[in-house]
Amino acid sequence: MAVEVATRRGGSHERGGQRNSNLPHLAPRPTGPASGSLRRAAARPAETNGERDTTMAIVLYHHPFSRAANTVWMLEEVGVEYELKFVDIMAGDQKKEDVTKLNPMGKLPLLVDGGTVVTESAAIGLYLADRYAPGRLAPKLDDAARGTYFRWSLFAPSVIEPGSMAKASNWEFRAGSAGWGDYDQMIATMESAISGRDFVLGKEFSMADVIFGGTIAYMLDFKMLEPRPSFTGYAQRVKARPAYAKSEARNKAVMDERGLKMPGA
Ligand SMILES: N[C@@H](CCC(=O)N[C@@H](CS)C(=O)NCC(=O)O)C(=O)O
Repeated sequence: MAVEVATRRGGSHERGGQRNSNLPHLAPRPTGPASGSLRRAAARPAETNGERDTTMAIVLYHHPFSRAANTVWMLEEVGVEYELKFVDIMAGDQKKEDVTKLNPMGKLPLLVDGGTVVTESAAIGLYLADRYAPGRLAPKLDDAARGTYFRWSLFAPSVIEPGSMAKASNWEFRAGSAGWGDYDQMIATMESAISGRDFVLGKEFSMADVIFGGTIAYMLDFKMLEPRPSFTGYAQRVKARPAYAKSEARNKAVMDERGLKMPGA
């Protein structure tokens, strides 16, 4: 079977916010800081076709060596309850039907919230922030800061990822035609997003920093990005988030449970 069957009454799934009997080493974690908005978010029911279903938790199809690891950070930031469903990407299980019927791309991360399926890491972060942390991790709908928020959130998958891949793989392309453009201009533009401010919105951390900052932090860790002080300082700030530490622990717990070793480690 490609992925494990999750049930609400135990079984083999790994669940955020609760100790699972199959994961004895998982430290019990709170579902998030005790702020009012987090409590509301955690209690907020899923809605499907206008009907509320309070029994369905958010499910993240996950493998700790995939972008789904960063999605765990997103979930920890919003503070909702969630379950992790392990997909063995090393064995190719992401290409099996129980995944591809939800995401025909056969890729992770894949988030299911009630009757809604969300894929694409940035989309998942933006969705979670708007739905469960509006005004806290996402500027409110009438706030012009949403322009900046979306700009850098989408810069990560649409420019940084393909731009870095193009550079590393020596792709031949015309910078004027390729959406990610010229590499040096991309780097300078990334620096402009964070120079002179703590986070992309200024003093306030937002989901854009999990998306944009998470991409920068990951690329620095794996030596895919020149460690300029602006990048390393920013990566340190975003990694100082308590939710980041919680997500690290959660991902590590899955690695320990599955006996997974980081490739190259
Ligand atoms: N555009 C997707 C990319 C997803 C992606 O490439 N996921 C990788 C893991 S990080 C994957 O599932 N690879 C397995 C495969 O393609 O078979 C996103 O941003 O989430």
